[in-house]
Amino acid sequence: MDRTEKAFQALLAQEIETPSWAYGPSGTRFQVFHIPGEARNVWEKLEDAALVHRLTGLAPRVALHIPWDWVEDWHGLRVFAEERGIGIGAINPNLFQDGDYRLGSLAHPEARVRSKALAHIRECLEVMRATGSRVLSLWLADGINYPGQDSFRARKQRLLEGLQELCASLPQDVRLLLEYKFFEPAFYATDIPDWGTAYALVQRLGAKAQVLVDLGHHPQGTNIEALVAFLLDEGALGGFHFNGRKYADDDLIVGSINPYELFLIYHELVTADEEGGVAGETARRLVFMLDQVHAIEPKVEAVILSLLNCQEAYAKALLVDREALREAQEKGDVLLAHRILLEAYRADVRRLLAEVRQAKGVPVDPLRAYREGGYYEEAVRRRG
Ligand code: AFD
Ligand code: MN
Ligand code: MN
Repeated sequence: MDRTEKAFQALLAQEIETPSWAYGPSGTRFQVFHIPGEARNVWEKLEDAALVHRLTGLAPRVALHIPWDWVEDWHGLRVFAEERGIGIGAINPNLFQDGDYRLGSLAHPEARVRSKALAHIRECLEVMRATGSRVLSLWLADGINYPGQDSFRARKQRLLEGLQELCASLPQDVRLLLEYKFFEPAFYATDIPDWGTAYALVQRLGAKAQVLVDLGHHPQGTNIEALVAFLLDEGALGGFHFNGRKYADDDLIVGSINPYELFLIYHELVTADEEGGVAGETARRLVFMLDQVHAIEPKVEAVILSLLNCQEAYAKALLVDREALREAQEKGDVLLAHRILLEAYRADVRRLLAEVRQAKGVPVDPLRAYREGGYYEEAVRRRG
C-alpha cells in the first residue's frame, strides 16, 4: 500500500474527544462573555457535540466534567448521547473549585480534605460505570503560593499516597491519565508541574496510570514533540489535551498559533506507530481530547476548526517519507533530513482530506456546511 493509501486508511480511523466545557459559557478569570446560542446545560452540550461529529466524523465521544455536567440519570444521559450518534468519553473530576480545596486536594495538609478528594474521584468512577467511560482524566490544581507555605516533600508524599490508594482500587478496564501543569492557579509551585514529575509518579502507580500531555501546560520554549517521544518510548504517554497557546495555558484553538509544532507532535506518534515496540503499542492506545475554552468566539465553529486542524496535521505527518528520513538521519545529512520533514509539512492535503470526508459520509468542507446549514442562527433562536 503506498504512503497516501496508508494515510487515507489512518485518517478514516482518527478520533478526538471534544470537551463538554467547550460548548458552554467559559472564559478567563477576568470575564466570561456569553456567546449567543451557547449550550446552557449538558443536554445542549451533547446536542452540539453530536452536530460536530455529524459534520466532521472525527469526534464520536464527549469528555464530561463532574460536577459541572452532573445529572441524576447517567444512563439516560448515555442513551441521549447514543441516540445522537455519540458516546460519553473521559470523565474529569473537579478538585479545584470546592472551598475545601483552597490549599490543595490530594496534597492538602489536612487528612479530611484529602479523603474528601478521594471520595469525589470515587464518585466519578461510579459515573464512569454508568456512562461506559474508560478514561479518568485527572488534573490537580494543587500547589502553593508562597515559599515556606508547606513542605514540598510532605506534599509529594501525601499526593503519591492518595494516587496509590486510588490506583489500587481502579476498576479493571479504567485508565488513569495524570495531567501536569507548569503553574496556575498556584503561582509559586505546583505539585505536578511538569512531565518529569508526572512520569515519576506514574512509575509508582502501576500500568494503568499514564501521563496526559496538555499542550498549554509547559514553560515557554518547551520542546513538546521531544518529551512526547520520550514518554512514548517509556510506554508512559496516555493521551493529549489539545489546545493552542501563545503565552501560557491560553486554551486557544489547537493549531491556530503553532501548526508546525502540532505536525511535529503527530510525526512522533506516526513514527512510533510505524516502528512498533513499546512506543508503537503506546501510540496506538493514545486518547486524543480537545481541552479548550472559547472565550470570545462561537463555540461549535471553534470546535470544528480545532478538529480540522488536528486532521490536517495528522494527514501531513502521515505523508513523511520515513524510509528516506531514516537514511538521511543515519548518514548525518542534516538538511536533507530536515527538508524531508518540511516536504511533508508543506504538502497540500486538501484533496486527500476531501476524499477521507467523502468516504466518511461527511461534508468535504465542514465549516462551510456548518455556516450554510444555519446551525448557529438556529441555536441562537432556540437558546437566545
Ligand atoms: C483547565 C486546566 C486543565 C484541565 C482542564 C479541565 O488547566 O487543563 O484539564 O481545566 O479540567 O484547563
Ligand atoms: Mn487539560
Ligand atoms: Mn489547562
